[in-house]
Amino acid sequence: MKKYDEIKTKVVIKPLPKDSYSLSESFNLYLRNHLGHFTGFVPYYFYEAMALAVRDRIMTNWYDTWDRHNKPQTRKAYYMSLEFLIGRALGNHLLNMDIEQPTRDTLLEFSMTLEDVISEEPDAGLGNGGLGRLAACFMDSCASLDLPVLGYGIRYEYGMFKQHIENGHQIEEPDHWLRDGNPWEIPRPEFEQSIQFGGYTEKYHDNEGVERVRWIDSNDVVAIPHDMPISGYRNNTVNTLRLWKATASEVFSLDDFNAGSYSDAVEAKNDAEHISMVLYPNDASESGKVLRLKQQYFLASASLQDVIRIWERTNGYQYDDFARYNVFQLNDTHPTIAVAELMRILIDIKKLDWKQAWAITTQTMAYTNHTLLPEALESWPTTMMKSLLPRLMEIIYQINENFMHEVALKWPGDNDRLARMSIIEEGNGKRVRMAYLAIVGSFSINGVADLHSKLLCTGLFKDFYELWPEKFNNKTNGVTPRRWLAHANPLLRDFITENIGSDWVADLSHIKQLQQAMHKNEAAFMRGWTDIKQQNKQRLANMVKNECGVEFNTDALFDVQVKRVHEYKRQLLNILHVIHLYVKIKKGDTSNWTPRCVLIGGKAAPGYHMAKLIIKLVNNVAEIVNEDPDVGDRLKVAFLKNYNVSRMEVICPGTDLSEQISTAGKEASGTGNMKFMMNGAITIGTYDGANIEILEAVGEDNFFLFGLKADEVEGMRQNYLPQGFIDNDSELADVMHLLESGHFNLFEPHLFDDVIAALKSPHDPWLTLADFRSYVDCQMRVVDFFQNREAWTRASIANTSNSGFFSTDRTMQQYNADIWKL
Ligand code: 26Q
Repeated sequence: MKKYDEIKTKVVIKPLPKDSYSLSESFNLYLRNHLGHFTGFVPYYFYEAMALAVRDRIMTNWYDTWDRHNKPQTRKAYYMSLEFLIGRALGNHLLNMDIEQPTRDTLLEFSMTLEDVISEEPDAGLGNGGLGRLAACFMDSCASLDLPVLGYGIRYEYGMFKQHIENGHQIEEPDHWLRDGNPWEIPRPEFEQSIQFGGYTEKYHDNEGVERVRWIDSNDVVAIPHDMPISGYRNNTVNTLRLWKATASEVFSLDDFNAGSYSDAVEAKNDAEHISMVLYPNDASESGKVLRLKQQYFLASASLQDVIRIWERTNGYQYDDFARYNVFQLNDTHPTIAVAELMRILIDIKKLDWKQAWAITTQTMAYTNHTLLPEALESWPTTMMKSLLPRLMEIIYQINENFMHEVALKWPGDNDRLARMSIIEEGNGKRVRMAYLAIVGSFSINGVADLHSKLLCTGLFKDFYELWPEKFNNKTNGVTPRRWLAHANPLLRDFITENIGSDWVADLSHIKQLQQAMHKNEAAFMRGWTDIKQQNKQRLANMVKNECGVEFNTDALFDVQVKRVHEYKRQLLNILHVIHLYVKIKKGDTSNWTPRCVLIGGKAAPGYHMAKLIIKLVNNVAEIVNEDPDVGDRLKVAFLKNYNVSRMEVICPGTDLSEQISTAGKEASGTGNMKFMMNGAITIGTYDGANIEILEAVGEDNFFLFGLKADEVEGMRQNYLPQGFIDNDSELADVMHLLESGHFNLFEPHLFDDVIAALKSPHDPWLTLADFRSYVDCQMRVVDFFQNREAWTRASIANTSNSGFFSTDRTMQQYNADIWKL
């Protein structure tokens, strides 16, 4: 059989035209001939047919990009991540390929709007939150910058759970996003890879008499790549996101079948497929489950074998310049087992010696850290690692032995330091510290915002920074302006483009020009800006009404906190402020009142008791406040269920006030803060993560800063007395009193005892009550400012026009300049 590119065919495949006639023709063909729907009216099929028609217009560019990026002597980067929180793809491709209008025209023939069809697409929710969404924004920017970057991830059958609310409690429901198929993915079973688990290792001598190790008697699982196209913004580049699906090596093992154990064979298939079945929904603490380790190794091994397959196809079987042309970016420690796996492949399979293999590994691996919470640092029991991945455990021991030697040379006799830095944590039950393996195996270690990167060097990774200061660097996060401004906020997109042209979409540094543009005709500009904000607030209010049944009046201040629910993010502080406002209203202290609509949304990890209780508290407070006739329109509170990428696309354009109120020193960066800023919301925030850089970009007149700084937080821990704050602040005392009185849980006695105890504990790690006064005072400055609509609008414009730095295009250019060098 011939390869496709060897075939001489009469047929010439030309790129398909993008006009409305051609698009409509493709769409109709798909609807009728492919899907077989010429009667009936099922909106999902319209989405599917449109997605396929659009995909046809991506394919030529996809092939061309692949060829171009796979030429010999093209240096490539691989973004390895257990999560890619992509959301919907159709609208994004339409924007990138500039075929939104033809698509609208086509759908008009069926009396359908584009918005109807777009909303039929299920979110690809293959991530928890910030880290996963960041990976998706990075992919978008790499394609838009034409950087040869391939994403590697897992094709989870079930993504992030769907969140329902029953009686105020979070209920998780599986997210079977692939139920109706996925028109964007192309399975490529021809590039399957085999992944070993279990078994044992033995030494042997090869033909040349060299002692080697082989890993035998393992249970193998097959990894099948499914490719998703990542289109660049109007540049004909289409990059690839390659997601691995797990299957059994033989669907029906003949031995088992003949022995009559048909069910054993099916069981093996089931076990294998479990690996890519579901995304772990923890976002800030390790799960410790074997299946999670299997997922991590599955991704690392399949991806590395794939890179090596492609390498050998273009470069033959030499590895001398492998490190010149390949670089792996590890998205947190999750794929870090790749460090040991690359060593295994190079030594055991490719027969390189340790020294060569280690040189290649440490020149190709780069690690990004996303957290400062010690409880979130991954470590695996050596017993688990040994039984699941026996060869990798041996390699990790060897890496550690060599590393300990290096440390001992630099600091002779410093045994404490050796123990602190060891990749193997000693104690009852030894464990592998994955972050240390990542640091030792990488040439670059970066944090995700200035403060975070500094704190890594002075705190969590201090010893390593003293050893290798040159490895450490910062790469402040960003978000893609295509999805988060041009797509999510079409009204503002068109307004901006009318004023400064459209260059900003591909290069957000141009957004700065808004300031000058405004001065040309200030009155009209400001009117245009407020009109758009009002319309976006109405769109958000409609969503809130539909989803929560709560009426938001668009004249009120829209005050929004959406993110994963975690104690360090302090949704509790937000709720305390809401209760404070409620107390004020009940006391009649409402002169000069500014109406406020508070929206809170986010998922709690299913096993995180306190986070789930916080959700329940938000819902209970919302119910009391919204139903109290004394409150009326002065205050509305809603908990928006199932916060996800698509919902954020409606939320951030309709927000006035962006809540970024984590305990200082705890939020590595935050990226929601950037989406809000880009869409002209003003931030109320602590001096934490990327908030600091947002504050520097907009200036303190356009940012509401409050709370303790990171060093002050650490200073206060020693003698933190929350009761003191209550005793010295009658407004805080009123809030605590109302909460403790059971006013929000009249028929659910003691329900919130744990929340109250946490707030009042001298060991509260998040020091919530310490920031209460500063937060409430700051919120008063917010409403004063909001009453002066002109001043508010100026600040809103200042936020958008100073958001240029927070594009992932900039972030990717920095990764490329400092780390990847593509
Ligand atoms: C670990 C072990 C087992 C199971 C799950 C996990 C796990 C999964 C996801 C641990 C952490 C995460 C996600 C972390 C995350 O999203 N961190 C956020 O990353 C953003 C992008 O850099 C930052 O902006 C946020 O500040 C940071 O919290």
